[in-house]
Amino acid sequence: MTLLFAMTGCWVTGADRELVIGARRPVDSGPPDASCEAPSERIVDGGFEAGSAGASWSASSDQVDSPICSAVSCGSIGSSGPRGGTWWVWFGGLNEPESAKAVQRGVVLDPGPAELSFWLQVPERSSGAGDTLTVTVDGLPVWELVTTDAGPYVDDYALVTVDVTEHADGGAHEIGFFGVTLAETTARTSFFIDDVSLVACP
Ligand SMILES: [Ca+2]
Repeated sequence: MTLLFAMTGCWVTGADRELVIGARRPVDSGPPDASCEAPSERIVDGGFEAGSAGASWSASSDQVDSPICSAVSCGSIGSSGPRGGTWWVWFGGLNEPESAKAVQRGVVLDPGPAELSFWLQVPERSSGAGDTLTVTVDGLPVWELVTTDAGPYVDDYALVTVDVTEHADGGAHEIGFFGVTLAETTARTSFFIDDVSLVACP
């Protein structure tokens, strides 16, 4: 079997996102909220469609060549594969313990509201709690999932949103996805990630 991981540069469409954009507030309504007039995407190749050789993501695994997968390079789990396009990120799904990551550096976040989002599926999971998916900004965890809490992501991809406004200081940041999966040959865990987006609202 193989492991698949894909990264695409697609931007999540407006229909997929929950961030409120474009709405204007009354002039006397106090400080600005999460609305903004000029939201912009800060992730390049959020859909991983540049494939495992793409330059926007730094992806690696201690078990396979790359966690950025296509069905051709890695296979699939039943009908589960990329959420969009051809490529996606696949952590786990191996008969050996794996530690893998997909990181994008140089993500500039202008001061203002900023929201990270991605689509996640956990099409198979072990019964143990030792398998984890951790999302980081500059190495600091901002979101984490253990397989025992993966119920909402089992049947299909589901959207995850994370407010990263506190990191929006005008500097360049590193957005990371890290998967750690143990070896359980009878019930492996797989984390599928696709359509990563980080919209900043300067
Ligand atoms: Ca994709």
